Amino acid sequence: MVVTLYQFKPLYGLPNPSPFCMKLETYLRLSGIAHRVETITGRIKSPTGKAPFIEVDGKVMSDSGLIINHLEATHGHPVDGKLTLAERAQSLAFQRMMEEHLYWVMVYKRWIDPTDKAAQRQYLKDLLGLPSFLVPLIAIAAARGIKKGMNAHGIGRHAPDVIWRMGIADVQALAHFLGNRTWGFGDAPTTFDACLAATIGNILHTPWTNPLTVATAKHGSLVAHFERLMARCFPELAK
Ligand SMILES: N[C@@H](CCC(=O)N[C@@H](CS)C(=O)NCC(=O)O)C(=O)O
Repeated sequence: MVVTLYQFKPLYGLPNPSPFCMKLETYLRLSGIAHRVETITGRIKSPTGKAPFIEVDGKVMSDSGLIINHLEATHGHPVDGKLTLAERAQSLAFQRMMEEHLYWVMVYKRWIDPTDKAAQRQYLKDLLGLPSFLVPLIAIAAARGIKKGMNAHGIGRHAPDVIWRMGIADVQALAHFLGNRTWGFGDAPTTFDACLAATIGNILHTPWTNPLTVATAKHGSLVAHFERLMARCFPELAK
């Protein structure tokens, strides 16, 4: 059964401006599972209201991690099957760090603290294809929603320089873990690599810079890992 992946459109040379969508599309390409992609326009019609989501066997499923678990289980573990239990534990822990902690620093940068508001508005326009007059209103609404989420999480209650330091520490931990290895585990990319490249790509490939982008760009091994994964999975976009 062909999987239909619903996600945002590619932007700024990245397969997706959402790290969750990019991770899942990368997983699908690594797995060889037959799939097609539909671009989301307008409201996200998934059970959680979030992207990405898939339709498979007549069922609609949300959450990139749950979707990958389901596809691994139903397709004979094509991507993470060779990992030991300890490696699975490490992979999950790092993915949680990227998606539940570093992600918030990334969105802080994107929606709340862009150094260049004009670039942010252009980004929003490109991302959602909005008419110009709506962009400032949507930018304010998006920032308000992200602020609320970051406050509930707790990270948003810190001063900006502390938020940057927290994100930079996560990136450094990822660089230390990867070391000079080609992939996170063994000789083939796994879901960890999909998540890592989606995270690093999404930190670096936006139209503005800030302490997180500057610190991340200095980690040559992470930049090279992103480029390696792009060449392998998205040759049509790789430099
Ligand atoms: N845990 C979810 C997170 C998905 C998520 O937060 N997606 C964002 C885009 S990066 C989204 O759809 N945001 C829209 C919203 O919150 O209304 C996953 O792994 O799929």
